[in-house]
Amino acid sequence: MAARCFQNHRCDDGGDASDLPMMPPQLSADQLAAFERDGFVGPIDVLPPRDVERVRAAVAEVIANLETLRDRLYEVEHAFTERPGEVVCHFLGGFRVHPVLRDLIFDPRATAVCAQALGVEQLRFWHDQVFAKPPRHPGVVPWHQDYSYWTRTTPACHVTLNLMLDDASVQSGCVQFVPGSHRWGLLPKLPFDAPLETIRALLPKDAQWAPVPVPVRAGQATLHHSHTLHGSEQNRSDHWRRAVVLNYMGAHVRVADGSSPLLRHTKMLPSGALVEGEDFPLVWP
Ligand SMILES: O=C(O)CCC(=O)C(=O)O
Repeated sequence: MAARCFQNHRCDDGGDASDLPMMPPQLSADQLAAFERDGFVGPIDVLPPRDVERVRAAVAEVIANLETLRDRLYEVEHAFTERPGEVVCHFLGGFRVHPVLRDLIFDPRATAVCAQALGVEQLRFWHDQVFAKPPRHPGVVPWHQDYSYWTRTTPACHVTLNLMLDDASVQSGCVQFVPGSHRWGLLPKLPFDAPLETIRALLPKDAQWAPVPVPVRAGQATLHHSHTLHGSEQNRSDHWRRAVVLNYMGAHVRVADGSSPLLRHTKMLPSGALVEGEDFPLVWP
């Protein structure tokens, strides 16, 4: 089977608990068509309430101990560390420090739909992220394309599952997407603390800017293509808005730049090598 990668180009991928449903969820034909047409789809039901509670508690524990865990994570956003009252709490590598977050990356309720959206036989874990907005917090996530941060891996055959741990509304700063922007080519990488609209000055001339907010309930997710522009506004509500973000890729993705480890703590991999090893496990099937 050929994978659906950037701009739906085909690329060779080398071959074709608790309240767990018997079979992992599958995207319907309509959802798959929406993903291909718009570059995102959602809401998708992923976790029932008692599993959401477990992940939410794990995230709260990591945030409460961020100072001691900082060195074991891949990254804690520098701007958040400097200005936590202004910048969204964002870190990578939670799976390295909490068993519940580690189990989550292998959970077929998350991985099956990601493999399906990418059209790959085998799915590999790239990394995880947490975005946490406290109540009444001014932090935004500026419009960006995920792959602009991932160009040290190739081809662009990556997908993102944003699993919400709290109900996320327009008021609390749910994620917004720009339909069709996954076909606009790769735009520049922006700093995490850039103003929300910074990318607007850098869009192709004929770009149709019509963002769509996607409110979701806790335990639901949105799924987006690596080139889809997305971002989120501040949390104007009285409750938290936390998300665990799971980033996956086709098992055939390789290192484009092996000059240093792809992520802090990961083993050096030479340019051209598969992105593989214990840091990047196969997660599906
Ligand atoms: O949760 C957010 O506001 C932003 C999430 C994000 O950038 C992503 O899911 O890739």
